[in-house]
Amino acid sequence: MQEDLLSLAMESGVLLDPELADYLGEREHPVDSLLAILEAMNPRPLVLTLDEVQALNPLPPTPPATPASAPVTARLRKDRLGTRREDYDPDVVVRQDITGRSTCTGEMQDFSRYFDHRYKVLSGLLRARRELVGAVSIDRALKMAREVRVIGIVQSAKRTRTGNYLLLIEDEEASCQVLVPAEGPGADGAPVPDEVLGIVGRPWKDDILLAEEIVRPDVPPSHAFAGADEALCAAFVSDLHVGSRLFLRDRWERFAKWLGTEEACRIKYLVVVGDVVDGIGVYPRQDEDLAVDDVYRQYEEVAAMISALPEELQVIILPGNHDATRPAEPQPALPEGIQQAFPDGVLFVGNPSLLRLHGVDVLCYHGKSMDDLVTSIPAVTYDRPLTGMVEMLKRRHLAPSYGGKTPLAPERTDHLIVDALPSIFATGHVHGFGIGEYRGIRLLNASTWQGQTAFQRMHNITPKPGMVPIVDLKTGETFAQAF
Ligand code: D5M
Ligand code: FE
Ligand code: ZN
Repeated sequence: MQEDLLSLAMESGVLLDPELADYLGEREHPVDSLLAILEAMNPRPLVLTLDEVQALNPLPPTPPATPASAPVTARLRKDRLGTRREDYDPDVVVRQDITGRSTCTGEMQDFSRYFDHRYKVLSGLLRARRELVGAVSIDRALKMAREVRVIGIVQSAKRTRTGNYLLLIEDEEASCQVLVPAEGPGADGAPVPDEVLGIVGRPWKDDILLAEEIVRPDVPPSHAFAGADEALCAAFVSDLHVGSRLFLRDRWERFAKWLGTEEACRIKYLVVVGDVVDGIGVYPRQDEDLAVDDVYRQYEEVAAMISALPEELQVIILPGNHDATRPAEPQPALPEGIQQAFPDGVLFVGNPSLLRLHGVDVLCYHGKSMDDLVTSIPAVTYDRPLTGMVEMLKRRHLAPSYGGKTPLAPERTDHLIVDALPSIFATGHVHGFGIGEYRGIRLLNASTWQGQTAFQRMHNITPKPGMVPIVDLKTGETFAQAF
């Protein structure tokens, strides 16, 4: 275990003081603890001491607990039976993806149909929750004198100065206000506009319900990792931003070279979770930050980088908010004209996509909605991206709020609902890094290959580039490799 700690430290560019290594070694999840400390420390000192860690007081919480069967370790272990990528054909099933299925015309009735679908699916999940047995319509609830349970979509959520939330929720027939006390259910994940939730509470003054509990669709506690038969692995990268002056080519090349080594021979899949290129005209005065100012040439560079990777590696590419496809989510795959620049065999899918890799369900989402979650949920921060991912899973929705920074297309059905539960949930976008677990679902945020932009400096966003999460598809073990 000490070895894992030391190599993780080294990969992250810090040296561990022996006293600190001993201290971490005694914790329940030493590697998780070190990852949490490294995430919380910016800038990082060259030598990390116990004093410095204790000054972080309180010690940052470790990522969600990992069961002993699936440790989060620092280094990809050799498979004793000698599993190698070239001995297996790729086995990919695209289970959910908007590509080629968009029906959206942007009419007013599209929006009401879209939200009806969202309400129907998510309220169905809520009705199955024990806490909401006997839920009644809002109309009926307001006329009752005892404890009531209702299910509604949040029309608006205001936080009062005392930290309480005042919601307006709506079901198929009526709406009402809900007061959510800060000290009670309000402490447990803020309600956000357009999420569908259950309220256990009682009528209070006129048309207001006083909430005693907020019930979310959430993930059942027993969700188990359904592993592949073979010890093949999937690696995740995101936010390459090729074309940007800040693209970290040296680090990418180190990674590309490593993929060809014995240590990496079990990695069969490489999933690119969006923002493949920096694009053009994505934000004001972007041209000043570009090394390549033609979007097609940016993709040609990516194609050349992908061509240099081992041939037996199955590459899968999703778009992000910088890519050349429609920005509204769900985003279809990159257009045919761009795909043609890439080697045969690269698979292009939309954002989000639910993929089955060697039998293991992997939900991939670039993660643009994190920009909205950080402003609406106090517990969600850019440097701890897994916190935002957990909030998505609790709501069973990748981008709950309409009308914020995440553009949503009102498709006939809501493709951002997390209907089928995956074994692995991957995001990018925040240029951070994280690996962990929530109720049996492996969580990972796939870092970036772009240095800090002026915009990020201004907003105090410190990227953690060149970190690659890798999941063993057989066991669910999750590794982090730094480049
Ligand atoms: O986003 C990279 C990171 O920078 C991500 O954490 C969001 C943040 N970012 C970038 N642009 C904005 C704006 N306009 N508002 C708020 N936060 C932003 P990327 O998608 O790579 O540009
Ligand atoms: Fe990005
Ligand atoms: Zn992005």
